[in-house]
Amino acid sequence: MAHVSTFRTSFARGALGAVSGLLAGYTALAVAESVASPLRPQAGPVTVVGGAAIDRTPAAVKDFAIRTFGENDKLVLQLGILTVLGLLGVVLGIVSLRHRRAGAAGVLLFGVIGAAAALTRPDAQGPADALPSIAGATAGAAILYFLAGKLSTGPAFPETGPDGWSRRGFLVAASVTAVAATGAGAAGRALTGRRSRGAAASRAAVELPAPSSPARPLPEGVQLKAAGISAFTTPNKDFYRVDTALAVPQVDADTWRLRIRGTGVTRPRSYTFRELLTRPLIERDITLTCVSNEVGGPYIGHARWLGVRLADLLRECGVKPPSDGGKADQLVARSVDGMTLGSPVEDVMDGRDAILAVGMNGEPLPFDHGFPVRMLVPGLYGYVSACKWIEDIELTTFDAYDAYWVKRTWARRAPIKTQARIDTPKPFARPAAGTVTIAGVAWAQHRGIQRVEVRIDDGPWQDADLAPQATADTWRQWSLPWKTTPGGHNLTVRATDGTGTAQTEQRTRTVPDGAGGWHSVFVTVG
Ligand SMILES: Nc1nc2c(c(=O)[nH]1)N[C@H]1C(S)=C(S)[C@@H](COP(=O)(O)O)O[C@H]1N2
Ligand SMILES: [Mo]
Repeated sequence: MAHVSTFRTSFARGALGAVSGLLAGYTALAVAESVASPLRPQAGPVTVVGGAAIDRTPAAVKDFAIRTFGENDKLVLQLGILTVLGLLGVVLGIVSLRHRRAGAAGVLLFGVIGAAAALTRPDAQGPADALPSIAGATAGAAILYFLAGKLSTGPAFPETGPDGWSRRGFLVAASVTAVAATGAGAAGRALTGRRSRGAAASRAAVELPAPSSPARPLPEGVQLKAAGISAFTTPNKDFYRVDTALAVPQVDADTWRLRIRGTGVTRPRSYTFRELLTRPLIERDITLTCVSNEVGGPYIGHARWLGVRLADLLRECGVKPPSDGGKADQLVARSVDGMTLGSPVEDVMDGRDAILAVGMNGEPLPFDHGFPVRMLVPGLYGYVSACKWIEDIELTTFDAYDAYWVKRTWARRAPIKTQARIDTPKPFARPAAGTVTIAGVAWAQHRGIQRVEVRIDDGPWQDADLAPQATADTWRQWSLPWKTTPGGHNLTVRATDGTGTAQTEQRTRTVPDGAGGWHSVFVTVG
């Protein structure tokens, strides 16, 4: 029996080694986050390592992640990081049973990796960004060294029990560690909470002025009655969200500034939030679309936006469009989290309603959608125009600078492609026989939609009934009553934009400049 109990003992010791590693990792993260929160929550190790992972993700993998996990993609990434860290903690914990120093050194190594990630983030603000990872790793390494000591055997450890080490001593030390780390983490969270309460208070205090140029009232009937069709105006809470921010930036509107500078800016300057609000505001209906939207996909939404006409600010700063002799052909917008988006200066200044938005559907921008200020350019995909949490506008050229997604194989210029989507019936629906309403939305922002056609199986293209076009910058609803016949049917839709150009059949991938092709759904009647 002796060897069984030896086995049990060494198994128990191994398990406690693993627990030490997990506790060390937990302590490291808790201390790191508690150091990050008073400095900068964005410098926390999970956020910086996750951000670095997102930045290095090839376009195809990012697309896969968005397709597979949708708006949970970032949650999945963070859980993935925590899982990997947990496994590494277990390994280091077991290693430290035999090699105390090596285990602790392993934890420190992760601190170095975290610090390197923090220092190389595009929104890094200096050496202090390395502190959270370094402090966390130091605490974690010390804890692991200490706990591994409790599990050490041999005469050098007087406090040892009959197995050569003290179970009780370890459990007490481990419990104290767990409680202390949880306390440190909670203190950090409270601080971060206070900061975001400051931003939330600044948002709650915003009173949106009335627009000097209100939106044209939506024509009667833009919203079709068909059951299952999209809402014409997307409620803010349902509006799709696509960005790389692991922690949604909590910007205090009272300290926020927007800088305008760069090539051809003869009067560079910056604006406060209050200054923007006291200017003439325009209110416009604009439909926003993501380049990562698959044919038939969900990454499109419509809102009524309130904001400052961007071209007015640019002219005030001396900027001229290329067609008027301006040297800069690219406007690079930068956000507080270091994202960069490049738009053609010509498009921004050609008279369309490019705006710096402060309001969305009658309220200040939600934090998820860019509070306090975001940019929008009708007709351009979000990644080349719709900078959220904007803080800087730099005038430059497309030759001189590639923005974030352009560095990652996406196109420099990306006008929105004409698309139509069948909202109802849903794919693989089983509608009852009789007349079924096929309905959905079509969009070609800034060109408008002229025609939508539907085809049943290989039949002729039939003109759908069109709801009124609100403006050329909005999507447009359509419907078609269909006298069904029993069995399986393929329903296909295609749209023609306001210039008379029909959507092409050719299916293209989202990379590099947006998905093309017709949407179709298969349904079975009866
Ligand atoms: N700061 C910042 N702005 C950003 C992004 C981002 O990752 N960071 N993503 C862009 C992309 S790809 C799109 S499609 C739109 C989405 O805006 P929404 O999340 O409000 O729908 O925001 C754009 N603005
Ligand atoms: Mo996007």
